[in-house]
Amino acid sequence: MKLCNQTLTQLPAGIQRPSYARSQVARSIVHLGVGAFHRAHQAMYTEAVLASGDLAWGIVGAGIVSSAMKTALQPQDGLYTLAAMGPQGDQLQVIGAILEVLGGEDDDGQLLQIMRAPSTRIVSLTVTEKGYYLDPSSGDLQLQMPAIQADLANPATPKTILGLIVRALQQRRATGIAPFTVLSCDNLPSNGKRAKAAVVAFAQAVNAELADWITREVAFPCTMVDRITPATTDTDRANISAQLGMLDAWPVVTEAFSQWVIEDHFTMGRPDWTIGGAVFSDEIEAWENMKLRCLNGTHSTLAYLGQLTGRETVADAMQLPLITHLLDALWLEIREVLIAPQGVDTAAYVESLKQRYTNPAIKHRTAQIAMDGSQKLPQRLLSTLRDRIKAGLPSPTLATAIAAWMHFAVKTAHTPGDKLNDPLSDDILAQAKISLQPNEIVRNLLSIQKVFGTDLIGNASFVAELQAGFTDLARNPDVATAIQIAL
Ligand code: CS2
Repeated sequence: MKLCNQTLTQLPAGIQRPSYARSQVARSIVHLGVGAFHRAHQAMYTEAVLASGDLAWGIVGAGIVSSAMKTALQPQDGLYTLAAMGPQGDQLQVIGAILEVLGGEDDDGQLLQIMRAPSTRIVSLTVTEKGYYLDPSSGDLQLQMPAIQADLANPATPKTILGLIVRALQQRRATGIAPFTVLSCDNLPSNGKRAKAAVVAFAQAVNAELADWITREVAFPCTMVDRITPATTDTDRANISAQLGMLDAWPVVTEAFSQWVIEDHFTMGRPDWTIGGAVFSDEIEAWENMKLRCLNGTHSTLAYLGQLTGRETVADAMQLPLITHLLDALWLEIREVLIAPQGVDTAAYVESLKQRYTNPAIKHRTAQIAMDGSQKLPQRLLSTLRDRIKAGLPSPTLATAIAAWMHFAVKTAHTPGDKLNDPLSDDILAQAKISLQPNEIVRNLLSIQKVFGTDLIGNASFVAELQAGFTDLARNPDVATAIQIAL
């Protein structure tokens, strides 16, 4: 037996499930990038809105790079289980907010058709940093990327989010339909502004007037999103299906904590997500910076150090004094130049992060977080670094964190069969391999402008800090570098 509309009534009593009439729910939100995070976060907040009786806000989810979610969830009528792992054990909830899942290459234009329908009021996104095709350092659209070129050449069958959004907006404009709001829920600073910059730059390459219209008419609110949600494992599938007494092909396991802060700028209305605990605020930048720097910055550091010390999960990595001491020092460097949202105690925020990282029920793989470092480093670590440089402060711990990424790259480059999961992997691996001499390795990797810009390599005291951090890590007995770096 599998989870679906028909079997909902047969779930064990303790499991929450949709209490509203799913058949009455409007399809008004299209979500691009329907992965674990969206299903643990925005869909959960939307579920609370539906449960309150406002049935105007159902989600059509779409996979962008793959149709795997469609294959898993369509036979389940979009239903899936969300397992929140808190200190009091896990809490299972079957979520009904996703009414339909489309996906990937086999989409047949259905997605575009829904996006241009007047009933679609919000198009939301979780496509990860690289899904925006922006240069990670400058934030400019990389128009020459093959996927972007392909969408510009074949505008009727777009595959990227930019091609899809611009095409749908163009068609809405041509037929007098108001534009939907574009809601980025990715871990990018000023994510709404970045999404807008990417969409407008793409539109500019299609038609300048369209680009102007988008600039004027389309809302791109910024958001801060937070919930630690590892990729689902087969063990999770088996455990949750056993608790349901029926098969769920793709449940989501997440932590109990969740936070969503949203800029209230929607042109076709929006759900009252406060019902689910979200907050509307005009202080988004401060919220985003605190989260990106304090959480994601240390998360990435943990991931690289975890990979270098053979720690499979974040919770495992948090057992190692080398790592916890370094994180404590890193949080101090981060907090010293952080402008926090009003009323937020950053020391308490950091304490809560430590609790979240050590949650034994969350098996968040360091390898997963270590992915796409080139896209993550700028906003997670380099933004703090630049603020400290501006303030004339040294940054030995940030330098060590960046050095950990460099060691990870070097280790990958020299380990036969290892691949670097990163859109800039070719560049990074090439630079990592040129030399075996530590100071040269550091300079070579630091010369990758898309990650580091041009300012850092020209800063002699930072380069010295980074070289010291790199050498210290290579000498550390806990760190197993795969190659013998000539010290
Ligand atoms: C993580 C994030 O994979 C990663 O890079 O740092 O996905 C992190 O778990 C979330 O941002 C938490 O909200």
